[in-house]
Amino acid sequence: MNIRALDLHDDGRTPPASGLLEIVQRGLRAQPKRLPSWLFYDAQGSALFEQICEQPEYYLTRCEIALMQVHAASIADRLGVDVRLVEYGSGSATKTRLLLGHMASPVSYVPVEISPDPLHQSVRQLGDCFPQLPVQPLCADFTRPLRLPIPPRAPRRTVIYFPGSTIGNFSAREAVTLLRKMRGEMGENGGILIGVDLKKEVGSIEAAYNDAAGVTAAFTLNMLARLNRELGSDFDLAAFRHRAHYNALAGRIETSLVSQRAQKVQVGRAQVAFGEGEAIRVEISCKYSPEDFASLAAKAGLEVMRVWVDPERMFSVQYLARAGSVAR
Ligand code: AVJ
Repeated sequence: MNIRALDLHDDGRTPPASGLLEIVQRGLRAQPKRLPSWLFYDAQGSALFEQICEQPEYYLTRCEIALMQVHAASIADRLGVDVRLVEYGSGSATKTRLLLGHMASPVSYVPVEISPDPLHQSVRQLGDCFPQLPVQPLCADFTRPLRLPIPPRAPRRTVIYFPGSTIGNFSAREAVTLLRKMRGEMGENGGILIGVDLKKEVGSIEAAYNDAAGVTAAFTLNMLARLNRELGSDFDLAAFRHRAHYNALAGRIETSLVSQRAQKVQVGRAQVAFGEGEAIRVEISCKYSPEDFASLAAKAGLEVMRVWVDPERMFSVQYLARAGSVAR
């Protein structure tokens, strides 16, 4: 899975053409230091994320797949016939397969993914399962305006599928901006099918980001390993620790890499000084109550038409349409 934070506000990606080194140097010059969470997902980071999904503490993927298994038919029914399905991120083929397996005569499947490898993989996997389905891959950053490929026939509706609670990696402001962009792309009669992690007892949320096997810690530290690989920086991985803490006031997990001692790191031509205990913010994962998310959606001109929740109320899959539209 590949994620790019919006290049707004606190994400360090302002000029679209700026390279990795500039993004990283800018983030490490900021106060407090920060790095964008999409930097997690190089090949090794993506493999580590797959491993996170298998940890007993990481309930998100398990709950969402279970929800899809139970409700795929009713979800597909809500989306209707002759749908063009546009997926943001290469996503888990499992969830998409469950959905497409129940959809009536889908017009096409458009996976949107910034890195070519996972994009090709999703095309192959879906093609094997649904040989009749036109797949129109789009190699693009889904946080930017998309030019969707021309569909093979006229769809009744375009539905944007955004599973995994990836929306949680965006601040509320960024999330509204992204939802607004989706609202434009799906058109008048369109919809958004989105996975949203729910607020719950703090212990289980924190455990999901601090698994006992240490896979999440390895995933977080891989960001520095990646920078060493790609930029030749000299982060000492033993001198940084993963920290994930639930900020109850903000309703989100905040993940940082914490310097274990005062140290200097060479990043390109810049030398970056760290104090003992100084943190680099690398990710937020916002959790929403159904009411929270409905008001977020409303700010983007969207209305929650349906919510599917598991019996333990851990996770939700929600269907959104334009507010006030007669979603036929
Ligand atoms: C893929 C963004 C949903 O925020 O829960 C998992 C990424 N980070 N463990 C999340 C992640 C640490 C994940 N998302």
